[in-house]
Amino acid sequence: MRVLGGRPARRARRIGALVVGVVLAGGVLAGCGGSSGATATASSPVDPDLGKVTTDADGVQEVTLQTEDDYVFNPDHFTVAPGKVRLTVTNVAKQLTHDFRFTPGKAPGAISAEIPLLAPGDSRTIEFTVTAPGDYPFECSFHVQLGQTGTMTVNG
Ligand SMILES: [Cu+2]
Repeated sequence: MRVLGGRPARRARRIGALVVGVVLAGGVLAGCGGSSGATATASSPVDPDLGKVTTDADGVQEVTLQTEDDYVFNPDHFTVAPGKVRLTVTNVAKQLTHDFRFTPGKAPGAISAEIPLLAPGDSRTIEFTVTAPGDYPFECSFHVQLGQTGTMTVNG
C-alpha cells in the first residue's frame, strides 16, 4: 500500500532545502564570531580629546577617533559643519587590524576618502569635504557584522 504520493515527497525536498539554508546561515554567523581570544588591556590610555572637533588656522575641522582590540570606534559619533574635514583614526590595538570607510549608499552625499587598512599601532589621516547636511554612517568593513559602526553628523 502506497502512503506517500508525489506531493509529500516534494514537500520533504523543500524542507531539506530550508534546513540547508539555515545551516549555511549559521555557519556564516559562527565564522564572523571568530577570535575572542584578544585580551583587553585595562591600562590603555583614553585621550580626552578623542572625537572633539577643533578647527585649525585654515578653517579645516579636525577630529580623531580611536580603535582598539575590540569592535568599536571611540567615539562612534561626531558632528561637523559643512566644509573641509581632516579625520584621523588611530589604532592602539595590539592584535586587531581595522579599516575606516563611509558606508556606501547610506549618506546624503558620497565620501570616497577611506582608510583601507589600519594595522595595530598605525594612525592614518584622510581629508574630505562635506556639503549636504545629515547623518553619514561609517564602519570598519572587517567588523561591521560585529557592530563596529558609527555616524558622522553634518549640521545644516
Ligand atoms: Cu575593525
